[in-house]
Amino acid sequence: MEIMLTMLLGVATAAGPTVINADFEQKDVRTGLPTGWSYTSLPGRQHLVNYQTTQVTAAKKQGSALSITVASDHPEQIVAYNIHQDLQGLTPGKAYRVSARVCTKGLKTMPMIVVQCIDASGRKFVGMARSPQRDLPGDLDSWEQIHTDIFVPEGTSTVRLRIGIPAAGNAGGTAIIDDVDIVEMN
Ligand SMILES: [Ca+2]
Repeated sequence: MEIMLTMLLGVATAAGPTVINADFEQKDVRTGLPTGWSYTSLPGRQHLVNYQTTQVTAAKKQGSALSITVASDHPEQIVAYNIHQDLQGLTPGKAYRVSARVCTKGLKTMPMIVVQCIDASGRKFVGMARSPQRDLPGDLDSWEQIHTDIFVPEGTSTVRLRIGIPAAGNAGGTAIIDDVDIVEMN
């Protein structure tokens, strides 16, 4: 019975919008990093950012989260470090809310969610949304949810989700991210 229920839920989930490894529990055996995500860094200067999995307690249960740490000697340079993946199961003409839970240590600005809608050429952005920019007066020791709403326009071929932090002002700081979610809005 339990197996059947799991299978049914699996089918229901696959039909809607999905984020692969949204809870960061699946890890690559070689790198130790969560699977299903890509990790940005400056070419040849990967040492300026560190992506790691970290053990956390979220929603009263133990699990893995993803941390992004900007090097303490990071030069003043405009670069946003982010994890990203292309979302499946979204329908043009519909709107979605994308959210994640975050904690911060030593950051001056709130981590951000960015959603980009890209056309079939792969070069033109036809839609974009991001969670509000916000200065942080101190560390976020407990989980806070950030979110953004994206309307997916007709002509969208790829919906790319990015979650991360700008380097500017955040040298030496860490963002911890867990429980990414996407729901269709009515
Ligand atoms: Ca998790």
